[in-house]
Amino acid sequence: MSIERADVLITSPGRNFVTLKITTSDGIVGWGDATLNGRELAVASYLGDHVASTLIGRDEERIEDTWQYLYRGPYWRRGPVTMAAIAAVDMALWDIKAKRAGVPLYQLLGGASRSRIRAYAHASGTDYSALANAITGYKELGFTAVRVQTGVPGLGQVYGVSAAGPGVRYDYEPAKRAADGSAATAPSEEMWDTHAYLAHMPSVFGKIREDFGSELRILHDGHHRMSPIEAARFAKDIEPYKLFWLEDCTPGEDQTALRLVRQHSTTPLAIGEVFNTVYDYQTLITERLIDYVRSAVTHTGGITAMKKLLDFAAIYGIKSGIHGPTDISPIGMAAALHLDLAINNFGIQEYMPHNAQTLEVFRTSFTFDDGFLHPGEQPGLGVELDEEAAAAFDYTKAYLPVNRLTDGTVHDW
Ligand code: GCO
Ligand code: MG
Repeated sequence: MSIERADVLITSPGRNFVTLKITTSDGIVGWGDATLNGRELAVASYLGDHVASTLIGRDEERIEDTWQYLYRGPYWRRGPVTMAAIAAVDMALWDIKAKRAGVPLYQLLGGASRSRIRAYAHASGTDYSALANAITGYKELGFTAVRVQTGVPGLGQVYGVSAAGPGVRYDYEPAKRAADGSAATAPSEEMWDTHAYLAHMPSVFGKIREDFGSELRILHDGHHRMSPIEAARFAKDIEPYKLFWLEDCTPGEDQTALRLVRQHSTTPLAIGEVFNTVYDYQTLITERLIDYVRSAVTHTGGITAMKKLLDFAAIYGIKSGIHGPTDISPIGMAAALHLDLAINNFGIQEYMPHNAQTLEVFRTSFTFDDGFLHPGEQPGLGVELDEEAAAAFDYTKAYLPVNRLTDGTVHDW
């Protein structure tokens, strides 16, 4: 058998997704997620204009060989566009292999290492009472872990805080279309003040511990906004509140910045949603500067590469915390869940459910029950894209925001 077709599909059921469909000569279809939020068409072109024709006629069973062919072959390597394209091919080939074997993908990854996957939700609020209300809502849904993001006095829209008001929100999406819903022509801009944030945030964790006790796993995302010394002091200041993790406290490209944070604090650290390969983690893992690997399967070269990365992390006692926002399509999410179930060093899974429109297009079989996820028992990844439903949602350009300090300086978003 061989690969007969490789088609790139772009659909926008509420938000933009790029999907690769690989069809074999005997009619098996495999799906891969290639979505790169705000830069979708670059990956679609990489796949459609440069990769698709090279796949035709290849033996679809040779996943490792195809991965190396796409990674080493073009000479230019790494980066989010390349690695999202490779990830999509890799996921689709694993989907096909598992469908041919008639088993859910996790069986080919070594079988289940656990019966369920602990998930964390995104709780946010413009002020503490809205945040507490959201946490309560997620606890009622069974969540034992929540990521908390809150407004900062004096600032407007702050990263991670749903503009839609208090309560359980499944619709937070920072990539914006134009105000009337048409294609955006430029990113919106947000304002940021690290000084105000650092002064405010520790008291929020204090209140959460007072109101919700020590049981709740509290996570927080710094979204790359602190300098190394700011992050070190912050991680130290919040030690009494015993966070499950502090995510992306410093800019992602500077691995050694985390040495400083580590020297000063025992707050567990997670990083990696903007990383693309194991090499972005080499120092972090071998020097044990992090506790959780945050890569998305979609942005890190797929299942083949993630399995190796997580096995490497395991040797150093580092666990998984796979990226799972709604800019990962349900296909990428399913890939994460099969890995989560199979590996020994699972930590936690981010879960931000997709909206009803997205789920009309992507038919999923993974389940959420009382705070825990499971990939389901359908052969393959367990997600099928309904092409007819997908065709109803045209691509509409949206941009992630740009961030500026209060004096106008462009800052990390
Ligand atoms: C997370 C992330 C996301 C990113 C988003 C950008 O921890 O889930 O920080 O919310 O901001 O993936 O497209
Ligand atoms: Mg994050």
